[in-house]
Amino acid sequence: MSDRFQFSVSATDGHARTGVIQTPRGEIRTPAFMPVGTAATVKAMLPESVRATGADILLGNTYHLMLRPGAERIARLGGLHKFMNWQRPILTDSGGFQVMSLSSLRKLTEDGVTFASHVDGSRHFLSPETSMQIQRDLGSDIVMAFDECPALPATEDEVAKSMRMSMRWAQRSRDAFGDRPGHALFGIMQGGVTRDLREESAEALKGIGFDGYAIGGLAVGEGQEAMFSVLDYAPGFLPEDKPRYLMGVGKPDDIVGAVVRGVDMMDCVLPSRSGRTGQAWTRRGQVNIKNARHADDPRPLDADCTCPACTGYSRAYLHHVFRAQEMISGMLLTWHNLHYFQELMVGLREAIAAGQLAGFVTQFEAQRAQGDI
Ligand code: PRF
Ligand code: ZN
Repeated sequence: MSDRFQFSVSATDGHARTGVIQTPRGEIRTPAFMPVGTAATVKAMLPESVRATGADILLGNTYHLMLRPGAERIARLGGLHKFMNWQRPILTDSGGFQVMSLSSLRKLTEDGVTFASHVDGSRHFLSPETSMQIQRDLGSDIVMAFDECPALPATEDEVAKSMRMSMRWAQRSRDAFGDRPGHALFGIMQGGVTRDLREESAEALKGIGFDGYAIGGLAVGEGQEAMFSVLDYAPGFLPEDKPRYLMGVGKPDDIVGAVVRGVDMMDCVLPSRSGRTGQAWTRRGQVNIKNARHADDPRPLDADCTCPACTGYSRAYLHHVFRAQEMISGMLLTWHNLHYFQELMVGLREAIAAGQLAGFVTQFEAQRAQGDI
């Protein structure tokens, strides 16, 4: 295994790319979907099961882990990989986005953000420097710069001011991260839905220099059309030879649209979270397993799926265990959803490698249009 962090693109199809990110903890095939393991677990899944779905890398969260059980405690226990029994790469988000969406009593200054924990109300401080220290304590392989994602609705002026502060924070993140061979630091582009601000943000990040570049500030309620119109130009502002990561995306059709536009990495709670609320994602669209129409249905959720939920159980069983609130319900549906998302990524990678992405997208859309039958 390489002791360095290195990205190589092996094929392109239009703006889409496929390749590999080499890390000391293993390869990440791109385009990659990263399951979310917020609290040092992908909920309802053993790490080896997450791997069995095809995941090469997980996402962890600075915000949640600093509050509980604490980054220093995880460091004393040998780091996050050992703690959660996942030896492959982990990317950690830097915390600012989660502070804004989860904590109360937030006070934001140029220095950083003071906030009250959503767990117990205790007071904490996050800044570029403390976020870099926490992500180092966790042992994260891909560290995210500390940024601010402005809450919507926001004026263009507010978005510009916020983006410029995030760029100053990006420089401070770079300085605090230092030189850590085998570990990567990604910058995060902001700028809302304004092309000039996105370009200014990209130029600032490129001037600082990062191992990868994220596109932040999207999928925050602007809608798919607005997101895609930003993705029509934003990836093109970023270096071709570095991974591009679209943060917090998305539904299967968002993923396909982002990959077509040149995105290499994504993460989303959707497959795991919706698995626990009875929502399944299949090539024919969404299936709500709590619906009474499944109660006597002996068929699998998806006859073409090779996951344990689809090979071992009927819709009737999945419906029953959801209704009875049995733990296996969340386990099976999460497994199925993660399997489906990873299979989608395999399909995208293979289609790009074969120069057949347009045909793949046509087939993806046609299958979804059929609906669940
Ligand atoms: N910044 C960070 N994390 C994020 C986002 C962001 O803008 C988003 C936006 N979709 C999700 N997660 N640091
Ligand atoms: Zn399945």
